[in-house]
Amino acid sequence: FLPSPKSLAIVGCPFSGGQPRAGVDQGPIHLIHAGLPKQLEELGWKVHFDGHHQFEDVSAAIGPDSPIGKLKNPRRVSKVCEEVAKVVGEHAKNGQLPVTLGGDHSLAMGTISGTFEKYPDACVVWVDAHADINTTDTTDSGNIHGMPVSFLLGLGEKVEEFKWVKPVLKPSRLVYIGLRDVDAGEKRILKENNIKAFSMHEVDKYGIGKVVEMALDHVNPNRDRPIHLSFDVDALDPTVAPSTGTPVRGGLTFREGHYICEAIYETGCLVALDIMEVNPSLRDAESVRQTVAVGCSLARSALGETLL
Ligand code: NNH
Ligand code: MN
Ligand code: MN
Ligand code: MN
Repeated sequence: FLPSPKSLAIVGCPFSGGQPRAGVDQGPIHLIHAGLPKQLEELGWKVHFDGHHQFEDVSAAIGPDSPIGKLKNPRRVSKVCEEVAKVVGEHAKNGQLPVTLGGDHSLAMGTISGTFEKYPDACVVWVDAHADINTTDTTDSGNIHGMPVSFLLGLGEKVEEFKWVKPVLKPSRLVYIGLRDVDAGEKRILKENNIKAFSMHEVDKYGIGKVVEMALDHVNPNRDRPIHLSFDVDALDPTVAPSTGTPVRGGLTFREGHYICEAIYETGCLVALDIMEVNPSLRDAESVRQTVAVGCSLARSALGETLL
């Protein structure tokens, strides 16, 4: 599925409305300033980047955005994700592999919707400390970045505001790697829907090589389905990616995170990539630099940077 000649489009999404911490909207700007477009060009990609998407107009048009049920910033999140879905879908249809830079992980509601417009048969590998599968009902926080997967699966009460989100994803086409902070309601949802998840316990038990193989065997047994990789940098251990909104200790090592990206690139099935939740305003300058650098190197690994 990899476009030939290799062509990708960077979709910069400065957006933080899916969670409460300011600064995650600056993630994409920092990744770009760190030189990501040039780094990807050096890997042989034709890189299309037409600036960060500006969501100010969307926000301004909406005005005050009071909660709907428990959902915080529902109109803003919905409109921005709808916009992102269109942009990602267009790039995919143009043969440009979309690389979306977040921003918070609610954006994946948009990116995955966009991917499925072009590839209805795709599967999703979700790398995260969290399952992001709370429904409008099970969420404790009301933060929509903890819910995008439930919307994509069509679980839970339907919210009028999000009616553009189609249940494109089947539970059998989703697999998680890196989980270690999953809410009780989410655990129930994972069980009830038979969703495959490799938590840090499985990473410790089997090693990352075996885990990625088992994960791909589950969602993509013949390695012939398009893969959307949605990578939340908080999947990495906080010593590796400290500057993110909800760090959880006991995460993936630097190599484990990169191994996942490399192995998915190797399948030749990658059709879309998200690098999410880099928040450059939470730590000291050196930790921010480290987190931004790791965001860039994950992207390079997923796009073919080989070790030798
Ligand atoms: N599960 C929690 C919630 O629903 C935390 C989600 N936080 C994340 N997800 N960073 O990746 O709010
Ligand atoms: Mn574009
Ligand atoms: Mn997430
Ligand atoms: Mn997370």
